[in-house]
Amino acid sequence: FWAAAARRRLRWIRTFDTAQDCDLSRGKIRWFEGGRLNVSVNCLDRHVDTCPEKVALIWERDEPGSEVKVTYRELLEMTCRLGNLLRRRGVKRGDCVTIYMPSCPMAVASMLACARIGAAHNVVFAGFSAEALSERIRDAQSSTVITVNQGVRGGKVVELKKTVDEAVRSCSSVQQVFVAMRTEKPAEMTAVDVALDEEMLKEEVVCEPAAMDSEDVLFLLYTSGSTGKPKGLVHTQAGYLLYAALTHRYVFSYQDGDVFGCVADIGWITGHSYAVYGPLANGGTTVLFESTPVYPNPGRYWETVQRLGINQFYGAPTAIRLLLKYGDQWVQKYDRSTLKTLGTAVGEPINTEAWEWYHRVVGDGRCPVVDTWWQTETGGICISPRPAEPGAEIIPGMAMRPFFGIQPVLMDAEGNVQNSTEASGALCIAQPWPGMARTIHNDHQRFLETYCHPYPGYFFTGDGAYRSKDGYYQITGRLDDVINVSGHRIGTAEIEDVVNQCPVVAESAVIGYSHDIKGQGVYAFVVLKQGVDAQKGDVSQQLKDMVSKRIAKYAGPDCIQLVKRLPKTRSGKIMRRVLRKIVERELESLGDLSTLDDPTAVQEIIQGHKELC
Ligand code: 6R9
Repeated sequence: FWAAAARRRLRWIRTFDTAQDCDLSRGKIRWFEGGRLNVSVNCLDRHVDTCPEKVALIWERDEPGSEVKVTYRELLEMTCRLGNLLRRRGVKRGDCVTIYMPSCPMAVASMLACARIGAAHNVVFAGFSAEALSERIRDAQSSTVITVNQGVRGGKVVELKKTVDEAVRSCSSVQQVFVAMRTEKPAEMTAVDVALDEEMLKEEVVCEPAAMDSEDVLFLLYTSGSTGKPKGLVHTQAGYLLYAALTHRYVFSYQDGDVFGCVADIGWITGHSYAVYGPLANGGTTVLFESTPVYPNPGRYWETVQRLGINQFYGAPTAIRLLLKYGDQWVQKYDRSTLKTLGTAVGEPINTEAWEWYHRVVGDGRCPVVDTWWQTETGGICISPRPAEPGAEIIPGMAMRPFFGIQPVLMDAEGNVQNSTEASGALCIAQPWPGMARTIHNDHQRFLETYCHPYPGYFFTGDGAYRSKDGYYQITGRLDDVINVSGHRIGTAEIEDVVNQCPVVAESAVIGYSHDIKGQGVYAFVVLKQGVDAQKGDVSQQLKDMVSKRIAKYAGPDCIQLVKRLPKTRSGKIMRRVLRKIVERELESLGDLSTLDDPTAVQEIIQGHKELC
């Protein structure tokens, strides 16, 4: 199946010898070996051959009504100029270029220019702090960074170049920073900075594509795990592209001529697969959304749908929940008759109320809603309805059915595959698929330990799931300490790490809790050092600022509860399970507390929580 799809849907420089050579238990995943191709040729040149003037990108800028359209011919030219510039400036095949930019055509051209010359890209979400950025640049060992002078989001200017300046101070690997102009304001240029727009104009519009092996690295993308530093997941060329293209076409019923509107930022996997690679591989027209759902008002998405004639809209549950609260009138003001399919996922489950509203109000009850389950690790959608298929049923709040070639299994606590149709358990995938991540950059051992060893022979997703008697899947949430705040994935350990570095903090425990709009909010239990007066200075504000500065704004705790001590086992492990129950007000199911070192700690925390909330 995959060999036939790869032959039909990709343009090869040299055709592959074997479809796959995989052994999940050893974390060996290889697809289409012997094959050579160039991803940028697949996303650009082959469409330029047939329809050069077709619009590839619609850049929906922050300022409503100022969209910019870029044709396939223009995007190929930009990509080639940029590819030539990178090459001339010493970027070589196998290097990794860090991209710190908002969603815009120059960012897409940067990704594709890397692909053109055989460099890997590492896009870092432009909401990350200087410290988070520098950690990712260092881990990826990038010598080149591409950024913009300033970003613009929700009517506000964001000083992205300044953040890069701060970040690269602690990155000895960085030799050059290309700066594109998003606003008029000239950036203060340092010795390593290069004016991107100007330099690009000096380059040729033809750039020889590198012939890449199927399993060469296409990109790294950092994501959070339950412990340790964020990990740079590695995706490769052919398998990733094929999987993104096929899922884009079949899950959303994308047809030639449709305008595809994925509003996720390119800094996340959703932006990579469904704003860039999937739609471009299919020769589609894709929207790059730079703004927010509420700027200049809560009608922004639907005004954009009307103005651009969007046919498939793919958004996050957190935004849908937020817009639902503003009322139907913001939706009904605009003509949404072009919409055919509505998608959700982007990191979290959608509750039934939001699903129904999306379906009934946004889609006027006529557009199927696809709740898509997947991860940075999976490269593309793995479980989702495919409404175009005859008899396909959709149940609100369920991710429904596996995609072609995906074999989900549910494991019980002992690690046995659950054979009955109706079951719950840890969600694993039994067979490799072309879009899956191949390893963690510089840490294959961690890849094995996280994904391959928990259930030998299976890929472990970290999520729990329920399978109904009809065989449909529903995702029940993470089984580890990863949480999802407004669709942004973060490990609670990363937040604890920052909180614990505050001079007045002795220790802390951070958990996620249900939040009406964000899906999950961040709740921090903090023990101050002895003798510190909590009243002196605002510890809570200080901690929030620290987390925003060190990680990103969205990771800042929504609630901080100062406690005398944390509930721990006798061996000193913090019992986060108990803390979660307290915050979710499930006091009757606190579970077995007999292993606790000091059970009175729990009573104090319950009391403190009542007073706080
Ligand atoms: C694509 C993306 C992945 C985590 C994943 C899971 C959660 C994703 C979901 C869902 C319920 C869905 N998740 N899709 N939960 N229903 N349809 O967002 O990747 O940022 O890596 O997050 O998001 O917990 O493990 P990523």
